[in-house]
Amino acid sequence: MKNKKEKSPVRKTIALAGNPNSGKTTLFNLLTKSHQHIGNWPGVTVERKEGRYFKDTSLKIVDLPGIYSLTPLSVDEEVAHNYINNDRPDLIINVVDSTNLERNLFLTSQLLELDIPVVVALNMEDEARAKGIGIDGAALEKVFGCPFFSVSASKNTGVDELMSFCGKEVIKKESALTYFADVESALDKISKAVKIPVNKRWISLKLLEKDSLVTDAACLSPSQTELINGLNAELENKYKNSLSSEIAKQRYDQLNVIACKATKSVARRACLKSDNERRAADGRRLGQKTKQKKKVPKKRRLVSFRQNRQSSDQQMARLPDIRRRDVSRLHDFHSDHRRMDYLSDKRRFHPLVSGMGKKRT
Ligand SMILES: Nc1nc2c(ncn2[C@@H]2O[C@H](COP(=O)(O)OP(=O)(O)O)[C@@H](O)[C@H]2O)c(=O)[nH]1
Ligand SMILES: [Mg+2]
Repeated sequence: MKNKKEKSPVRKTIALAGNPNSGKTTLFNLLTKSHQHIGNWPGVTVERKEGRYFKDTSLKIVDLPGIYSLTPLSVDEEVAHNYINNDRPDLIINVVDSTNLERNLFLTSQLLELDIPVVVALNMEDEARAKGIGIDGAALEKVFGCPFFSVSASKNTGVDELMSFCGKEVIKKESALTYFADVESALDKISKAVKIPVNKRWISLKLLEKDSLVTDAACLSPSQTELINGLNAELENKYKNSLSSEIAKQRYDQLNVIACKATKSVARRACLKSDNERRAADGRRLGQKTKQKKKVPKKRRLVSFRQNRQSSDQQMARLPDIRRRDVSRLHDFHSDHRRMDYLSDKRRFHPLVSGMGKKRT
């Protein structure tokens, strides 16, 4: 028998979205405790978890499968992505692993391009602190225009503040990431030429990239197709790169700077692994002499920089594992057969643009 709390009407639906292992389920369990309903998403064997959070008001919480980006490449990603776009929750809590800020912010920047309000939970704050990483949430709020809360789902810190904010009305603000001026001007032209009911910025981006899932579903007229093809060709020619890779690159370049600026090393000593490293750091702090790096004259420095320049394969090999995976996933998506499998599947209509128009016959 349902108790009084469970019968109270749901004020709003909140989806927990984020990279795998960012702590969504831990937060979900903390918020919903025994008020959970667990089943499967329709048609797939991916677990669907819904629950209720009660404080001053009753909120429905949906724990989504982990996603790295809004371009679905797996069943898990497709489920999360379809839910966000078809069921359109009232609010998204983007759960971010604070110890991997830059990688996690890739998805954040895409979520902000949708029309749904986003609140970011900088989770694993305890682990970040133990590793000597401090994140300046206020700086991130300024850049992204959405609220950031430092929380630890497993230690239950900061969660009450997060939820009392989410219980109130959260207003969607503009996304802050902007691309190069020519890309922005192309987006502007597309959004004026094509009638896009929801997620205007995101869909314009996908149309400009000639993402076939979105383009097919958008049922463009010949003149709209011509405009988009022209803009795409012009920019690809200029950047000597596929536009989807170029836009991802511009996104990553900005996120790299944003993440660096917002992250400060709180206690660098805590990060130093070996005794020798710690001893050297302590020595420097006490003013002891440590081995000085030999100064290289400016001219020679330039030469050695050139000599040290690496091929793109070498650069890829130097990226941290996870970043390498993100980059290669992006390249794979636009080149290999997985995309064809996806397209030949039954799901031809891209959920992001469902309702944009009827297929021409
Ligand atoms: N230290 C720490 N660990 C956490 C926190 N939140 C989650 N975890 C751990 O991170 C791992 C992944 O969490 P989970 O909730 O399954 O992530 P999900 O894949 O996003 O649902 C688990 O081992 C959790 O115990 C946190 O705030 N601090
Ligand atoms: Mg989970």
